[in-house]
Amino acid sequence: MLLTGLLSHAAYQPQLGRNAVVPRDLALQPLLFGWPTAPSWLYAATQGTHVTLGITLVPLLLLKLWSVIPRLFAWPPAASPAQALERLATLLLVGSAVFQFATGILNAQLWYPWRFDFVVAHYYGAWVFLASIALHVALKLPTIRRARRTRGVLRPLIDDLAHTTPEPYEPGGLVTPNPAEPTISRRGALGLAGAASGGLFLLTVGQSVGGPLREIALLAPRGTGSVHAGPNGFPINKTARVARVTQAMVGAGWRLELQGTRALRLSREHLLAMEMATHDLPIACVEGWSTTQRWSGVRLADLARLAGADPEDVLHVSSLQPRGAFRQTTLSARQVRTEQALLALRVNGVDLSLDHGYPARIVVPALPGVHCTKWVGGLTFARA
Ligand code: HEM
Ligand SMILES: Nc1nc2c(c(=O)[nH]1)N[C@H]1C(S)=C(S)[C@@H](COP(=O)(O)O)O[C@H]1N2
Ligand SMILES: [Mo]
Repeated sequence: MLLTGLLSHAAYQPQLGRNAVVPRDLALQPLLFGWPTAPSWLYAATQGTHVTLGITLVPLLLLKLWSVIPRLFAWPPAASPAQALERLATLLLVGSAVFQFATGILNAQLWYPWRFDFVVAHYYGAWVFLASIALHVALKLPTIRRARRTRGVLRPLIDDLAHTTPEPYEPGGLVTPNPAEPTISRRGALGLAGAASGGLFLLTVGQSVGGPLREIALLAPRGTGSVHAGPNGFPINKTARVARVTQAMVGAGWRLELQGTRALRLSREHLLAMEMATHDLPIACVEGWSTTQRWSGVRLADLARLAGADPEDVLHVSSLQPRGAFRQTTLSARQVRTEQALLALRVNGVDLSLDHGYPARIVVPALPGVHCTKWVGGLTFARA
């Protein structure tokens, strides 16, 4: 989870323009690099893994918490200063794990019942989780070693109910001095959590991998398809109505404001008369769903040349959308030069629908969906 999360952080390219969501002066950002443009499904894979794995791990998290419930509520809270510290570390561990899962899942369900910025909180939560799980494992190493030596690793996990015995009692440990008869074997408990995980996996993964599984991606709010049929019939993140983009804003008067060493205003007809390129590329949303479509448009590299831009220039993209996040995003020089990087005008052989970004939108291989700006108004090439 940490690795795929940090990859998502890097994929935003917070080092460019106004892309940063986590304030740069505060952030602990060990994993920043120029996000690649190949393979085109890279972000679909890393973020699909993050969200699918997160949902799949929920039963495991619950099983783990259930298995230590007596200790979570032990009273008095601490018998010694050392134990007080250990319990504080456990509180951070349980708290950050529950926080990461709760915020991540609600975000992927497009529900924001809080006032803080999800990305910032989830980002710092990840570091709290890493620090507290590292400390927890270090503190528990002696117990882990002892259990391994005396009971083995796999054997207690595969014993049937008749052979299920409690671990030996130790003061401050998990086992009560006077345990009742077991009602479920460890194997049974793991099997139950595993089956629940498998079920969640099957009801989620289709939103990322597509194919027949997409039909049963019932836990994914944008997973299964689109309300529309036809060539524009694939999931919509935010409709034009919600984004307050009107037909009048994108009608015959629309011009692309292109800026480099030259400034140009190009009509959609002008763009359509340029050399068209067509590529199958995914839109891969940070919330986990993705969809691959056949996009046609003008290469960003051709627009850079037309504007007289330097090959090292980055590209600031602005949207006509009057309000909301990501009205301006910045693409790297590498992304601009990528053969498949498009200002898309058409999809699957027809004009983009208004909801999918008519008159023009950004589609770049491996770019997080959130940066595939719809309703583009301006493209400005500039020094990084
Ligand atoms: C211990 C568990 C977890 C860790 C360590 C973790 C870590 C991270 C990190 C570091 C990021 C990058 C934030 C950024 O862009 O700055 C991230 C993003 C994200 N995570 Fe998690 N995460 C965890 C659990 C989850 C779960 C369970 C879900 C939901 C199923 C989830 C959903 C998301 C989403 C949707 C994003 C994208 C946020 C955005 O850019 O809009 N995460 N995660
Ligand atoms: N102007 C604008 N562009 C946008 C968005 C938006 O809200 N406004 N949403 C982004 C997000 S988060 C995603 S996942 C993709 C989704 O593209 P689609 O709605 O065509 O599927 O568009 C991106 N482009
Ligand atoms: Mo998205």
